[in-house]
Amino acid sequence: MNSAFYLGIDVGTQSLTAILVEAPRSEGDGEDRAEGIASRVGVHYDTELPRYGTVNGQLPNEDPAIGRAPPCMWLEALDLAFRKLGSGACREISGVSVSGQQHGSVYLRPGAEALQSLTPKQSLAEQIEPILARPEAPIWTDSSTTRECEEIRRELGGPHTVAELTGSDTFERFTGPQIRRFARTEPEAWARTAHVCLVSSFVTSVLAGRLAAIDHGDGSGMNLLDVRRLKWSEAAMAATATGLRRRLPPTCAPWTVVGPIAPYFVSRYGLPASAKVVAGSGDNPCSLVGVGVREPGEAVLSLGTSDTYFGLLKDVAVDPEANGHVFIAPSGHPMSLICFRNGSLAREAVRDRYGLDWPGFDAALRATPAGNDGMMMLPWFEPEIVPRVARPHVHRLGGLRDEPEQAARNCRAVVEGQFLSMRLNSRWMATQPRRLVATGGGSRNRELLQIAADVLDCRVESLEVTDGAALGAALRATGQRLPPLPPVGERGPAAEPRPEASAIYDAMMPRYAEAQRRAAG
Ligand code: XUL
Repeated sequence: MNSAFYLGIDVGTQSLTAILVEAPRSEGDGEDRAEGIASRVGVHYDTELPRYGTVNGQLPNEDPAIGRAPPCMWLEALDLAFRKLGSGACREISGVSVSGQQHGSVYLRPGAEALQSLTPKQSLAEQIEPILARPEAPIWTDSSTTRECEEIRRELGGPHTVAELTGSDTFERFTGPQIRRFARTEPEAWARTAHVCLVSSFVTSVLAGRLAAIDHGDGSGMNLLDVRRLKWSEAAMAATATGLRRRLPPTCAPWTVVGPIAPYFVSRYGLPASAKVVAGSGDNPCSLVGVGVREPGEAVLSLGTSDTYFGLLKDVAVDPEANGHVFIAPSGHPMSLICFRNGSLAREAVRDRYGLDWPGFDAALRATPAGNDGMMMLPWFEPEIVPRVARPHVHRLGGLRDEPEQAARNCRAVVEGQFLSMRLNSRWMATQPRRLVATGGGSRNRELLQIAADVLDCRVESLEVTDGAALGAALRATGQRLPPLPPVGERGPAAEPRPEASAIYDAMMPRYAEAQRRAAG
């Protein structure tokens, strides 16, 4: 038999999704495709695991700068996902890989050997909780480390030097600044930390029953990896925290097999003992694989909790404005990425503000003209990553007001504002893509895709499966450097740019850029 079943697990911000695909076992000519999706299960943290008290997958905090989630919740979601998959599906699994929300970090005490001998009689959360050095993990929504970003940046020689070295200037959510803040504010907890993991490498470690290396893809979101030499940078580690070097696992290529599945999953869920665990990676690198983007000239628009825009690069080329990132893609090539924190939650905030449901929101988009007659929004409902905005504030311009009579105008303004910002702030990526593939929950929405196509002046396609990250992880679980392409399924909605609408957005860009410059400083 030359095909087998592979499981991808995406530990996302709001939910955990697992997808089982049937795909060719061995690397072919690079044009192989997965046959189909055999199963898909999801666990929504807030509603299915309410005892953790999360809101949108995050622990509530009075300070909007603090973004944290409990690692035990992810473990409980993992157990629940395997239960939902059922023993029939689990018996078929040949390989597993993880996609994780990027940048988040998990801190372990000494005693990680315990991962190898977990008993199937108790849950993962019960058994792993005692080895957590910190009960909460800072996640990508955290923006509390401005001071640490400044300190590391200064020590390494300025934003451009940090970006040339690690692929990005220091960013609040990146793991290095988060580690520095933890070591400064909780020195005792730092002292009892033996290992620092990322979300992807933590869940991979649990699956493999041993501490997993951090792959180059997720490692490049830490301000610690030398993105050209693909090694931890001594200078960046020294600028981050004392004793960091011995707490970091090795790095590895994204297609590395970490080991066989841990006995816990064999006894408890019936996975074959021979099932292999492939290194986990970040959700954005995994999505590249999940939507089948393999060449520079194609880009991905991921419309999830965060909105991200990314594509492959020929060579490492950093953003001179220091807003964007260079990560390592699952194939080992560099990829460019820009991340907007105010993604789906900002769209939902507007929808809810005017008492609409999604069909009502779409109807509002259809009822209003491209360009919104000059009404614009800078949609910073939460602190924003790009441009850097510490205090949430929604700016309404050109006569737009926050009142029920303007509900439809506000719906259009939030979406147009998001894509205008994407266009403005992704200019450094230089190449105008031939094709954009959308993924994430928002990629179901035809009206949203039409606005994206018009603003970005590019055809936007989507796939039937919106979980590009989980699907990408499943394809990566084959352990191939160029994993199979996603299965040919039903296509999702697509949109062609309309010249008359694109011309309106061309004309709007300078006004938007000026508004952003004034508001963000
Ligand atoms: C990317 C980023 C987010 C997270 C969560 O840099 O911070 O996209 O990966 O999805």
